[in-house]
Amino acid sequence: MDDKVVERQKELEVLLARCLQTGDEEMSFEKADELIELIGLQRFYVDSVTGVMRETGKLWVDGEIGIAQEHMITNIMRKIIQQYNAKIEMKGLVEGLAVICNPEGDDHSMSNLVLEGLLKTRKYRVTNIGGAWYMGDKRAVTNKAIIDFITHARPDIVFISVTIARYLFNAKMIARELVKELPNTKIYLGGLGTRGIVDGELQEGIHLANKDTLRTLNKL
Ligand code: B12
Repeated sequence: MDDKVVERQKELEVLLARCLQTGDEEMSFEKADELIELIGLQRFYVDSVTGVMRETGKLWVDGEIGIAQEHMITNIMRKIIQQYNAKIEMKGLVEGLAVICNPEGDDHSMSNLVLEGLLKTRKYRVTNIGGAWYMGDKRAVTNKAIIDFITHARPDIVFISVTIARYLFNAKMIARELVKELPNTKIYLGGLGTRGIVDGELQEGIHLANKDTLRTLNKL
C-alpha cells in the first residue's frame, strides 16, 4: 500500500477512536465509511477494527476509560460491523456452510462478527452461534450444546474463536469432539487466546488459525 494511504488510514483510525470514545455514533459511522472507501472492507475489519479495539483495551487497563465507556465503544463498533455485514451480497453458488462459535465462558464475540463478514465475502453461508454462554451451575452443558448443534448442522467449516486463554481447554474439547463426529469438516481454532499455541501442538485435524486472519481465510 502506498505511504499516503497508510498515513491517511492511521489518521482516520485515530479519528474513529475519538468518535467512539465520545459516543458519537453518527461520526463513527462516517469515519468507518471513509476508512472502508480507502482500504476496503476486509482491511477495515482486520486492521482498523482490531487495532481500535486493542487501543480501547489498553485505555481500560490503564484506567483511562471505565467499563461503561468500553461497553459503549464496543456496542457502536458492533453496530458498524453488523451494518456492513448485512450489505454483503451473496449472489450465485455458495461455497458451503460455516459455523462460528466461542467456547463456554468466553464473552468476546466481536471477532465472530468480523469472521462472519469475511466468510460471507467468500460466499459462505454463515451460522454464528457465538456470544455469552451460560457459566453457572450447569458448567460444561453449554459446550455440549455447541457440539450437538454443530454436529447436526454438518458444516464445511467451523471457526472456534477464543479470546481468554483460560477457556482454551473448552475450545480444544469442542474441537476434539467435532473432529470425531465430522471427519470431512475443516475445524479452525483462532483468536487472542490461542497466541501461546505452537504449530503441531493441536490434535490432527484441528487447524490453528494464522495470526494474519486473511491468510487463513484466503486458504480455505
Ligand atoms: C470488547 C472487550 C471485552 C468485552 C466483550 C464484549 C463482546 N460482546 O464481545 C467485555 C467487556 C465483555 C470483555 C470482558 C472481559 N475481558 Co475483554 N476485551 C475486549 C477488547 C477491548 C476488544 C476485543 C475485541 O472485540 N476485539 C476486536 C476483534 C475483531 O479482534 P480479535 O478478537 O483479536 O479478532 C481478530 C483475530 O484474533 C481473529 N480471530 C479471532 N478469533 C478467530 C478464530 C478463527 C478461527 C480465525 C481464523 C480468526 C480469529 O479475527 C479477528 C480479525 O483479525 C479486548 C482488547 C483487545 N486487545 O482486543 C479486551 C481483552 C480481550 N479482554 C480482556 C480481559 C482480561 C477481559 C475480562 C477477563 C475482564 C474482567 N476482569 O472481567 C473479561 C472476560 C469476560 C469473559 N468471560 O469472556 C483481556 C484479555 C487478556 C488475556 N490475554 O487474557 C483483553 C486483551 C484486554 C487487556 N488488554 O487486558 N472484554
